[in-house]
Amino acid sequence: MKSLQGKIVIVTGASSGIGRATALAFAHEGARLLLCARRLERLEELKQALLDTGAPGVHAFELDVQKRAVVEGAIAELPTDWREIDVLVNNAGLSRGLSKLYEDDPENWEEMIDTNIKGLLYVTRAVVPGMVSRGRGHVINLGSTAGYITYANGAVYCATKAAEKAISEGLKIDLMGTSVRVTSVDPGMVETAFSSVRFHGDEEKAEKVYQNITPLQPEDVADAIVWAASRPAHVNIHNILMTTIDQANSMVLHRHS
Ligand code: 8X3
Repeated sequence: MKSLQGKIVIVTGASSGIGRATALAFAHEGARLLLCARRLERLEELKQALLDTGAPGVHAFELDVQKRAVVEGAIAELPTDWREIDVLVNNAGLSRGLSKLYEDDPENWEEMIDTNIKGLLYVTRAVVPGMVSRGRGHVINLGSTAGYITYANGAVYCATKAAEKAISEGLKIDLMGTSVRVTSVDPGMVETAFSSVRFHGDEEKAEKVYQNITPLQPEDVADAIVWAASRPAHVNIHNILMTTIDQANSMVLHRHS
């Protein structure tokens, strides 16, 4: 039997990058997938890809995690056979801009804080009570090396990931005495649309970020997430800090000549 056979896994921000790879990796282990993101057409494409590879069940729905009432409604109104969520992967997140704090556009801050912190909190608040009452569950949050060491021009993005770290630790403490686990998976540079989104679609600038290094791939991170989720029920992996071999931390990078 596959390690996560029949488990219900919800992945936020599932339409691309780490979220998409995570959905595929969980399906490979026999899990049923609840996919959500803002871009429904992309989710429908992923749903088809998952079903084509023999995924046991997929339900996709549009969700903007920044909207609290929408999040609460979407989780409360899940089809009956999709309500008993076993694993929540709080993956939805983004960076916007790379500039000095005192010169940055506050709109960038709003979007990062609303998605990376408040969105994560809203989904957690909506899903975790069910896990507690069923006596099983696992919350896996996406952190970052940026949550450990703040880098130049990234104060607010780094702050959101430091908040994610604190929230994961706090949630773990608050869940003591229950069977619900909390893990933070904290990657460094991963080759996704992350930099393109950060630079508002400037692909040339985005490509330079990954030049002359071998970045992590979304599948590498998905692999760590599924590994954490497939440990025996009494084992809690608190965090997984992972980078490419070319990165030591959020400040130290080795570019090949
Ligand atoms: C992504 C890692 O260093 O590009 O969270 O900000 S970094």
